[in-house]
Amino acid sequence: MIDLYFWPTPNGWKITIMLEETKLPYRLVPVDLSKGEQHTPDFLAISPNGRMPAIVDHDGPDGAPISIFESGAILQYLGDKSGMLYPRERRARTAVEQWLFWQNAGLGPMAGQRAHFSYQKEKIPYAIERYTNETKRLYEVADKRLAQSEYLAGDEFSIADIAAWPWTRGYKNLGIDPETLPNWRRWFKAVGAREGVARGANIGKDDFAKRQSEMLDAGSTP
Ligand SMILES: N[C@@H](CCC(=O)N[C@@H](CS)C(=O)NCC(=O)O)C(=O)O
Repeated sequence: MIDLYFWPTPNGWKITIMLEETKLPYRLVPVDLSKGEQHTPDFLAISPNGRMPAIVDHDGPDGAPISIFESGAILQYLGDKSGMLYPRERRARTAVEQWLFWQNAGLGPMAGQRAHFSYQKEKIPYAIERYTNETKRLYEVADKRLAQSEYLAGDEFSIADIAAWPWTRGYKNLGIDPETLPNWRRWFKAVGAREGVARGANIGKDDFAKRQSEMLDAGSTP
């Protein structure tokens, strides 16, 4: 059983999508960011950066529990554990890793900063413009890439797509007209239509209680 320390945000959904796609059994553990639960000593012991998502796999590589923070590292771990969506062959694996890091170091932080500055009472036009432009540029990078290949890392759907997809759900807030990015649009629809993605991406606050009772019904121990 894997414990996923989760709150419904794009970084959290990366991991619910991955777990739904791979069908690895998991339990949601809420980390209510609005109550500051990411700063508690128990959570910091698992995620020293004080951010979710994080996981504890009670059946780690050597059979002992392992905790992991940083969504990219979690996706890599779950890809290897499941043998899915993260190829072992070096060339294919490198392609996945570069687009995964592109998301974790580029699209995620830039879109995150754009949202942060846009929702503040005090508006700082330079900051809003800088992060909006940079996020739009990254959408264009994705669109160009997706003109060459079906998915970000090539012909196969991978953890790189899982990392990027939840971060492009906010395209309307950015004022992006999907017609101008036809390759991104095709990819966005195709990825969103996958069963596991649709399930994982809709997990929200209500699911904590629902999941717990489903697991109790199924007789599994949380
Ligand atoms: N690089 C981290 C970023 C994680 C992150 O920023 N998580 C946000 C929610 S999307 C968070 O926990 N924020 C809590 C806070 O800012 O105190 C990852 O990819 O896991």
